[in-house]
Amino acid sequence: MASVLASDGLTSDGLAADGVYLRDTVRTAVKLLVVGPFAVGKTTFVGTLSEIRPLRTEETMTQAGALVDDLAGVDGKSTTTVALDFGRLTLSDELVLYLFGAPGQQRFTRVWKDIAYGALGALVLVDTRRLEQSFEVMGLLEELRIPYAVAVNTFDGAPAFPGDELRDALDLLPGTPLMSCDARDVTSSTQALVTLVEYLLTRNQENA
Ligand SMILES: Nc1nc2c(ncn2[C@@H]2O[C@H](COP(=O)(O)OP(=O)(O)OP(=O)(O)O)[C@@H](O)[C@H]2O)c(=O)[nH]1
Ligand SMILES: [Mg+2]
Repeated sequence: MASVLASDGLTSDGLAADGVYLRDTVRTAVKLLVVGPFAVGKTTFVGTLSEIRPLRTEETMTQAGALVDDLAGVDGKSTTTVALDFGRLTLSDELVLYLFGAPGQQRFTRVWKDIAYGALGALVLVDTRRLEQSFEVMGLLEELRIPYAVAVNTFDGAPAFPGDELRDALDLLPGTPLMSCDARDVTSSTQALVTLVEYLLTRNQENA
């Protein structure tokens, strides 16, 4: 249903109109992935940054998934993404980012590859309590030749490692950006995406 613009500048959906429509000045649209293992904060991250109401495909986790979903280290989570998260962030007058969050669970790998199609780059979210669970997703990105940056999503009680130790543990290439963010916080999450975009631009210039 089309939104109706009301006198208070909000649409009938309650969204600010200038946040809904793409600015006329936008010249470049970039597809980026937000990926990582189960429950690392992908849906939260896309929701924090999206200027449009994010598309979510959350479903309640049931006993049927208990044998395949590794819930170790994950408390109080009752839903999971079964298809994708989608959001939009206008980074400058000319540049808009379309954010695609891919499901975190291994049984969705096929969906994951479809979502990744055409992506210019990816932000890999990691949880320092379960670093080893990040390898699969980084392997998939390398297989698909999608460049990525890594952001530690800081959970309460998660160990904080020095950057060089984390790089070693994650086996990152020297040029791969590594930072931390809180997926619930706009400033640090925006900074993580800006770092990814700068990295992608630098790579493009070097390969030109
Ligand atoms: N403390 C803390 N909690 C967070 C942070 N980011 C997300 N959470 C919480 O972690 C839980 C999982 O977050 P989701 O955003 O659903 O994770 P996801 O990666 O989309 O999960 P799947 O789609 O199921 O793989 C939620 O309860 C969030 O509120 C963070 O930065 N810090
Ligand atoms: Mg999710």
